[in-house]
Amino acid sequence: SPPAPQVDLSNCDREPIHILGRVQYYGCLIALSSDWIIAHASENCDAILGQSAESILGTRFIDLFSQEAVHFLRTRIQVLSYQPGAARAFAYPLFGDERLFDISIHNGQRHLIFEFEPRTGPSRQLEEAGDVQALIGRVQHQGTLEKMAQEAARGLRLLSGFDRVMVYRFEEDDSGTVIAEALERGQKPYLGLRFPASDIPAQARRLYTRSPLRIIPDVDGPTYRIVPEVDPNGEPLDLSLAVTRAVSSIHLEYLRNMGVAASMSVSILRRGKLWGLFACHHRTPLYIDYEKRSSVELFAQLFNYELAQVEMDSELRDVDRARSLHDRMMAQLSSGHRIHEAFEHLVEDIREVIPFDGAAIYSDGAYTAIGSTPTREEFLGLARFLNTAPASQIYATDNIGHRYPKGQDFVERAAGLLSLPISRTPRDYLVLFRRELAQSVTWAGSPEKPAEIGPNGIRLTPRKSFEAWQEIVRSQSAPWKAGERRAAEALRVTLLEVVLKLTEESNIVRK
Ligand code: BLA
Repeated sequence: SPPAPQVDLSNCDREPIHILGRVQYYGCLIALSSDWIIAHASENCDAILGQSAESILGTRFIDLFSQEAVHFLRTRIQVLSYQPGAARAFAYPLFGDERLFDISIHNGQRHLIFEFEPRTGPSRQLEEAGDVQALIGRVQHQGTLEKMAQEAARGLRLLSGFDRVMVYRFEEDDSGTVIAEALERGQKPYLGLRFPASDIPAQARRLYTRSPLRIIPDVDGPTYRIVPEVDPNGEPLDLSLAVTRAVSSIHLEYLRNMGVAASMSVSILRRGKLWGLFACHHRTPLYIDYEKRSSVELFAQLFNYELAQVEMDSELRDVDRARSLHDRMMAQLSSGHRIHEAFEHLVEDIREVIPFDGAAIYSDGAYTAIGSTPTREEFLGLARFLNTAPASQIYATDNIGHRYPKGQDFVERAAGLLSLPISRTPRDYLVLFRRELAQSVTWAGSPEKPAEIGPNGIRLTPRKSFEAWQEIVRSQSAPWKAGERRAAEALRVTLLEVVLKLTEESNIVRK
């Protein structure tokens, strides 16, 4: 068998979480080869199906259940040919008696994978559908993303029963922010907090793009090996889409350190990319059955549509805002105001389209600055550096010290900049500045109960991973997003137009 993957906190993104070879306690797994022979089984098959993994390996799947049950499963599987993801069955009496099972069936890389979860009570399919419909109805027509996300967090909390539900949105650098939250009175809110990218490492984000939901009903719950660990060719079983997949023990430790006993997260996708997660916590163990989890998935899917809608609306509004900014600037500047005089109004208008912490204008040798910026002397050096950037283009960096070493002198005030050349030679500039990200994001500190810290110590707490992240992003500002750069480019053209016009006018006056 291959060597056990060596995982530590410095290579989180290399833990092969899709082939860890174990299931959680709430379900068992059976993987079939193409001729329906049992090739892998989890060691809790005896507890859940009454047949040990050992006794069924290498035998025919159809001998496990009654003819009727096998026929039922075969019928369910037909949907796999036209639908991605899993075929599902809820509250099915596999053995023809009172024992009921929720069943997931999906195509793994080389196997057909069955997962069985014992459950109680009949299927609630219709009630569930009604609940989802009602709750998503409240999400619709909220107008803004924030309100919509807030309503969705509330809805998902009602639907799932988890005591804290957050909408977690990924930023461009893969860190994330809690943008909405529904929680029980008395719980400490995480709303507005930023978490480093390493808390949800790259391979997990990739996996979550393909697989919409995972649940950890009990961070201390037992897990069971899938045997054999590898097939006769030495390949482990790919569990990417398995609903009972056991998760990274590093992540379990993180949750324990956070005071969380049960966790569930559901992918939020936009244009096929992972936009964020619904992150759900419970302070005591909490299992919700596969039928309920399917409703949760449906809710998230419907949310994805609503999200696409408001994001499109907001992009259209950005275009409108940029256009009206252009009009206002033309009006202000054409009415004979010198650019330095109009500067204050001008930057307030710009702020609505491109957020910044400081702004400066350098024109005709004069320097006017507001907010968090370099000093005039510092800027004169910086201007010479900016002169070396390609002409007639905006220039943007989120780490000026990296490109221009003397920028370290003012990194505390201005770590990132976006400059707009607004004349030909010698070059005049309008420059927007952003402060260091690590200073400008909010973090509420350590979790409430760091009481029992696991073997990896307090390093595996949000607080500590935040500190590590602060090291990584030192002297870095928030990135200048693609839309912001486009707006800046349009702005540059407007400014240039105005400035040239003013120059012409003053030339005429002089003649
Ligand atoms: C997975 N990390 C996750 C998941 C979340 C978070 C939501 C998905 C699994 C789940 O649903 O529980 C992180 N949870 C958060 C964050 C919030 C939250 C940020 O509620 C904020 C409110 N994690 C670390 C470090 C490593 C790490 C340092 O902090 C690596 C060394 C690893 N996290 C890690 C791994 C997974 C993970 C490997 C994947 C777990 C899996 O699916 O197997």
